[in-house]
Amino acid sequence: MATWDVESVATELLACEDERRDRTKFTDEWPELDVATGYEIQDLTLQRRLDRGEKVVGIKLGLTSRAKQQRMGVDTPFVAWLTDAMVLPAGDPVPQDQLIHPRIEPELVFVMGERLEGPGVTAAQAMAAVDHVLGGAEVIDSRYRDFKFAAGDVIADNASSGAFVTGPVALPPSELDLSLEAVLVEVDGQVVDSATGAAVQGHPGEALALAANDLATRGHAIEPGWIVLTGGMTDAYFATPGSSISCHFTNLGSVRIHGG
Ligand code: 0L1
Ligand code: MG
Repeated sequence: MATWDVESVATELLACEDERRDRTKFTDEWPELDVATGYEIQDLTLQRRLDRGEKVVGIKLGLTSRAKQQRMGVDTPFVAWLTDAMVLPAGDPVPQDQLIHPRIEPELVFVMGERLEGPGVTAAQAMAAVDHVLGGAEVIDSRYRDFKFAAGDVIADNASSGAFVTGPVALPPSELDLSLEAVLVEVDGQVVDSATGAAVQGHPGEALALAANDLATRGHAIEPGWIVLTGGMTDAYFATPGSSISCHFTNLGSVRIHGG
């Protein structure tokens, strides 16, 4: 049985990403890989991304909705990093040549106006730091076979990061009731799912506060200008070549992604 540690798991995860290779979850071989160790690995993979020239553009939350928690069998929300290499320009197809088994999920997205630093941040304080809200879609990709993982595995894997797209309409948070902002997800023209922002921790501002408080325990704040993906509102849908996935928001426009 392989013996893993923070360094070797970080190296293996980045190799899987580069080689488009999936693998079984590490917790099968290293049951001590818990949430805290997962974050150590995540921060080390971030350092390696920065060393190769990527820049942090924000953060993403994972498993903030019951729909996602039930689907993935993990009930811990978590935070991970977004870099400029993960930005997918609107209209571009899913970069199938860089991903293993991409899936798409709708997200409510914040762009920060002010620095937000925990601990003790409330949802109201978090929302006061937001400059504007966008609709968006995340293209998740897991380095684990069949997206099967425990909390420590997926946190180490930067919360299944792949790429993300932001939508065409930017509104100040005061102009929206984010709990009631709805999304319809269509795959090849058929509605497959729907949710409102209340699916995300009751209100996406709660997810933002959670992120600020969680990052504070790791010595980080959320910086002005950062993008925050607040977590998939619904289940995620496979983006196969030739498919078309659309996320239609009530007030925030539509994001359509071609499967490539
Ligand atoms: O693979 C996954 O579904 C874990 C990442 C969760 C992303 C999200 O909930 O937005
Ligand atoms: Mg997501």
